[in-house]
Amino acid sequence: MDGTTTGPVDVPAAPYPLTLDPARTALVIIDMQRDFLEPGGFGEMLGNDVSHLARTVEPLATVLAAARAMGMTVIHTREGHRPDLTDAPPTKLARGNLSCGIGDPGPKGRVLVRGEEGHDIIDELYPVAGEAVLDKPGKGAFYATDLELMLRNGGITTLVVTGVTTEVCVHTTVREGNDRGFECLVLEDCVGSYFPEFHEVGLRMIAAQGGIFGWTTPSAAFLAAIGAPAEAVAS
Ligand code: C5J
Repeated sequence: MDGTTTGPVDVPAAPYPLTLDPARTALVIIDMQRDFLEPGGFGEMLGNDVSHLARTVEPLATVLAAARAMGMTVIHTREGHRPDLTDAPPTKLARGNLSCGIGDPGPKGRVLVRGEEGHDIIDELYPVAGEAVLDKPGKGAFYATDLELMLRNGGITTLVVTGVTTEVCVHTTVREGNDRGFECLVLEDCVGSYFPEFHEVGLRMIAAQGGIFGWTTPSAAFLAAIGAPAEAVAS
């Protein structure tokens, strides 16, 4: 952190305000990859309407700009596999009986394969130097990655979770983080699903029962609470 904040703040959230210290908080951006967000990517090839995810890009870009301006820890994840697919369970490769599935050549290169165009992060949210980019073979960001090690070594206690999709990789990551003792705050307008009803229920599931998996809040409430610089919010 660059010293623009002064210790713990209270963020209005469901089911009740969350106290977090921005210096011990990481912005985690899940799988904002071309394969999930862009026309011609894997998500669309699965028959999904990618426009449902597009609305997350602008608010997430604002949160990312604020986090950068404040020197907050930023971690990007990408779901995908080695070119030889040795890290992809055969069950995952077979799922769906797809004519063009993981590892197959598609309009954006081999589907969900590291190094291919579709696997990489969209231009609007592209990582900059100093931001970790975590390649994950599963849905959760903790599974078969060094995320927990990085967070513990960095003194991080709270995750601000964003990205796609709400009920799949976002939810899995929140559940994994919650079980490991991290406080998870999901920014409602910065996560999205191909299925609006899954998005709505997914958010409610996180905050239900006294915050059984964590907290949810709109990004504006988070940015106001941490005192995000006006120029970052306006940019
Ligand atoms: C999916 C993800 N939906 N990032 N991945 O396969 O949610």
